[in-house]
Amino acid sequence: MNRRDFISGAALGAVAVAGVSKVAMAALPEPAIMTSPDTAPPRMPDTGRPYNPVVTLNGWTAPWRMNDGVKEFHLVAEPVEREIAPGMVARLWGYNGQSPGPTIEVVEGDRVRLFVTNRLPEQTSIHWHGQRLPNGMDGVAGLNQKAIPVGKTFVYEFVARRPGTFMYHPHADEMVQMAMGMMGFWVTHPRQKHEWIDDVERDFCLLLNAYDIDPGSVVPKINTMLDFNLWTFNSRAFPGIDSLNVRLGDRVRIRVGNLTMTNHPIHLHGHEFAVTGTDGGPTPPGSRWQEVTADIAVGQMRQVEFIADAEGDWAFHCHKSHHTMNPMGHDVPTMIGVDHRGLVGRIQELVPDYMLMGERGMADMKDMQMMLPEETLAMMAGFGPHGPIGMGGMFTMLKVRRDQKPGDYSDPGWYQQPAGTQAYEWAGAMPEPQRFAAERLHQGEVPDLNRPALEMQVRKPIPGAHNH
Ligand SMILES: [Cu+2]
Repeated sequence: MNRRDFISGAALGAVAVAGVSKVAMAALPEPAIMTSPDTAPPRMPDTGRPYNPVVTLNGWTAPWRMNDGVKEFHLVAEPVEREIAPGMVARLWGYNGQSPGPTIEVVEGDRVRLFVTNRLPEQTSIHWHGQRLPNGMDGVAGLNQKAIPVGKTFVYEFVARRPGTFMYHPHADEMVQMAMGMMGFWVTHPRQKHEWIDDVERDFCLLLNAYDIDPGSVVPKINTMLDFNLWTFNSRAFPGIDSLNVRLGDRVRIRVGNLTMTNHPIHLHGHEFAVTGTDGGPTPPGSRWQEVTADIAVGQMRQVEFIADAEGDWAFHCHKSHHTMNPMGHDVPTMIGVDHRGLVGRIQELVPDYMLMGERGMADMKDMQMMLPEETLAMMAGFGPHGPIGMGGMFTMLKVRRDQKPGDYSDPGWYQQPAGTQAYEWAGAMPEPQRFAAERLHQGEVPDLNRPALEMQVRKPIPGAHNH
């Protein structure tokens, strides 16, 4: 008996004896495992309805198999090693070899079957965030189904009913499992031309996630509620996040989902965008307005769109300044204006490695070569063509180029500013500052930078007056 005969024989036997469903008797689709954190090129659909695929930054789209008109995926929940940025590999939990898991791409009206195998050390489940589906497929362990025990595979089946941007994540011990990186993106493409959905040349996905990983450690702290120290796009921190590389004139869509514990005002330089889709689907064109920052609350998805009509390397980042920092951004006292002269040498007698930080701001830390524990990212990192960028975390760039080929997502390198279009150092004469004279008029004195810094006015209590 060859292998095929054996399998079909076993299947027939199962039908004859147990009368189980066709699903149970079909062999599981082989799970695809991704070992690279690189951005995979768009996966063109080889079966099923056609669509224009998305690109997941530093991620990939899951393959499927068609089984009797049903799109079948196999997700494996498991411990993974995820490179957060070159030099730092974290031990997370994820799906199919990475965190986030693979992006699921289907078409409106598709019948979808998802096999979920649990290779974690504890039970799990998957909630299909934002989908319309039968109640028993919604994935809240205890409420809609039993949790998936360790070592078991559960099957979810539903029709992808509306086009849009969705996410998936566990709804079983989710504080732990999401802190460990279990989440993924889901895109349902429109079945036909939709009056509220434009065709785009570039369609990017990024999931906002956050971790608390102590310097020198590789496993996230799962009980952290607020004080995360790694802010990431698709579990990557700048300079580990690929840039969004597009051709001049492209219509670009960026889909963002937020599975951190706080909101993120996502900001794009050099262009205005409109929010063309939310958790609930595409927005009516009459409701849209142009902006440069979209705040994305916890649990929300947003799609923004714009025409990339300005060449250059444009920053794209969360506007909370601590979210564009890597670890060590916390617990550093504010030292601006504090005079340390003479102090460093005395401390170094006691603590030889002592370094002075921050008395003129913290920009110096961008190029500071400190001894960091292994597996720790520099607080501000990434070099541009004009020096250190001084960013980490949720930061990357939109690179718009005239000669970027359609469908080419490779990094075009740094933008060369045309002559005469870059900020430059003033080398001419300095006029006498006028503002000191103005201040003298208003305040009756000139600010004297050499006088003692502290001057206190003490108002004595008035005897007999009791204000309590
Ligand atoms: Cu943020």
